Amino acid sequence: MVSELFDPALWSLAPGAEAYTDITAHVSGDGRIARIAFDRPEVRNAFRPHTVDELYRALDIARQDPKIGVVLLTGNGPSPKDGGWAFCSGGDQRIRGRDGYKYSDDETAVGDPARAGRLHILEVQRLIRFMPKVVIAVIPGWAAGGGHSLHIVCDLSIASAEHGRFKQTDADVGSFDAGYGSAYMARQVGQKVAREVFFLAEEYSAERAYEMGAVNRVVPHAELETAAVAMARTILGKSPTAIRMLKFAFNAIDDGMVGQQVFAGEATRLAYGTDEAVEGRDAFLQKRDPDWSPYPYHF
Ligand code: S0N
Repeated sequence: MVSELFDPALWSLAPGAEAYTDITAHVSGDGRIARIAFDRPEVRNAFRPHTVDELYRALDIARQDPKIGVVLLTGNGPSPKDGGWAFCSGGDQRIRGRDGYKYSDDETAVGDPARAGRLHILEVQRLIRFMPKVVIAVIPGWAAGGGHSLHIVCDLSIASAEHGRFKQTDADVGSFDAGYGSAYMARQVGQKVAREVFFLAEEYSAERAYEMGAVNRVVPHAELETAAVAMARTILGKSPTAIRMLKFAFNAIDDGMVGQQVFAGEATRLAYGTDEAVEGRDAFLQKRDPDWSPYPYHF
């Protein structure tokens, strides 16, 4: 069983997913939705370096698949140990070293020095942030620490009414997300509330997360994935270009020059589709002056 909330009739294995040990990855029957899930329920879906490697790979495959328009990021459950549910509880505290998360997943090993100290969950955050598709955090239980940050970075969040729980433990364990996890959360919910979440590190419910504006919808636990798929289907009914331009427009104000670069790349891509840009290319290749006369200055 993948997860108690997983409907096997809806999904088939994503390319390469047989090899994953720490996550599961599926695509919907029509190939348009990806479901990627943490699969370490016995540790509240904490991620070790290997988990992050797999997550990055699965997300990047979804990013490159031209049919996929929406990605659901979730956590499988419940825990076989105690029945607890989690989206993700952040970095696996058992293997955290002085230089960050050791590349090796064996807490006694030194790890590969070339990769030690990489907090490569940040690379996953950037992949979610910059992929031209909507990523929905589907939260069946705890979103804590780096798991809380991941939900913040996702475009939309939907949570289980009964089991959705939130807590930003970074300051409890001396491991802090001073990037999107905190600063972008403040953009979402306001400075006072975000500071409270981080400075007090108190548990809060899905309903409270909704009130704050950090979660879009709270639904009965048994309906969580059905509701997430319905949300994905609504988005898939929209113009793909409109959705990607809107995502990057929402991002741009917080992403500085990188935000401008991403948005500008999309503008260039769209411009390449015009006769005007084709004329510029053809004039160069044909060693002649371009004829811009059919393309007026708009006002
Ligand atoms: C999630 C919590 C609140 C759940 O409490 P609950 O339900 O009482 O369950 P527990 O009994 O505590 O846990 C069940 C079993 O799971 C193990 N476990 C839980 N979380 C982890 C974890 N993160 N690592 C390792 N094991 C974990 C428990 O030990 C228990 O195991 P057994 O049954 O064997 O006793 C609660 O569990 C909790 O508070 N968990 C820890 C949350 C936490 O502090 N996470 C780490 C925070 N830091 C990070 O995530 C790293 C930050 C990071 O990656 C980063 C760095 C720089 C920039 C960005 C980021 C970023 O955030 O992305």
